[in-house]
Amino acid sequence: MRRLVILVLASGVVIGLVSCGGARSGKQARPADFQSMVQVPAGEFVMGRQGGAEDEQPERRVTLDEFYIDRTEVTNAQFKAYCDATGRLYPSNPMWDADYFLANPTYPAVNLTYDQARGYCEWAGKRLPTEAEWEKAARGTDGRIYPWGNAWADSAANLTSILATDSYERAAPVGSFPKGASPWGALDMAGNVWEWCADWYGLDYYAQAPAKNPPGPAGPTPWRVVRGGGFSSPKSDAETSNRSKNPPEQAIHHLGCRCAWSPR
Ligand SMILES: [Ca+2]
Ligand SMILES: [Ca+2]
Repeated sequence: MRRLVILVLASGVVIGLVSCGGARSGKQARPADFQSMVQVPAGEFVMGRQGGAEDEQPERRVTLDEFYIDRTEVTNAQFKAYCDATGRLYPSNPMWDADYFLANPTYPAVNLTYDQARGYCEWAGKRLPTEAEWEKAARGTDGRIYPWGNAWADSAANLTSILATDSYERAAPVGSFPKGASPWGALDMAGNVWEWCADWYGLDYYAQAPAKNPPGPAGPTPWRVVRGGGFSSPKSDAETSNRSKNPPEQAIHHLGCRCAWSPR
């Protein structure tokens, strides 16, 4: 992606325009909203969970290159900018609010198919995270159960109202639960809306996956990976190792996305 960047001094004086992007080797051009991303340093982390669901096993050590991930889920305002710039249709409103998309700019964009989520990220100079990147962004390196630690904490995530530990029956503005931040500062990795990952879903993929930068199964399979649970989820969906899946063409009112980016 090639674009013009305005150079501005600390004094606020514009000193010029440069064209950047386009090069695909070496250092990559930073996305325009780089400041809204958090860094996940290169190295090993614990992925999966011994004693967890069948598809979370075996627990293993996985090494990833450095990457950045959006601090929050993609908002309605961000997704609207993409639609307006490209002529794409706005996503459907969820059944509970006919004005959801336009009247709630700080809420997460929902009812996105996989291609819509990927299209947004690519337009923004980014990409969907791999499943491994998503899990490392959510749990850090120590294999913790929730983004904030191993013990359940009230008011740390927007999950089902049956839990009565948060004040939202449905979606909340992104970043409403700072107590639930992951070790890198990513918010709502547990709850609010489920998030598309780049990978095809494979139930037994962990048993065969490479230990470095696993890209997901070659596919196609009937599903893409979704992660993190949503506002109608129980606690178990919000565990950092929990895996789920969705047909790529199916848009759901509790499924959105966030984007990742690699510096090289
Ligand atoms: Ca809730
Ligand atoms: Ca989420």
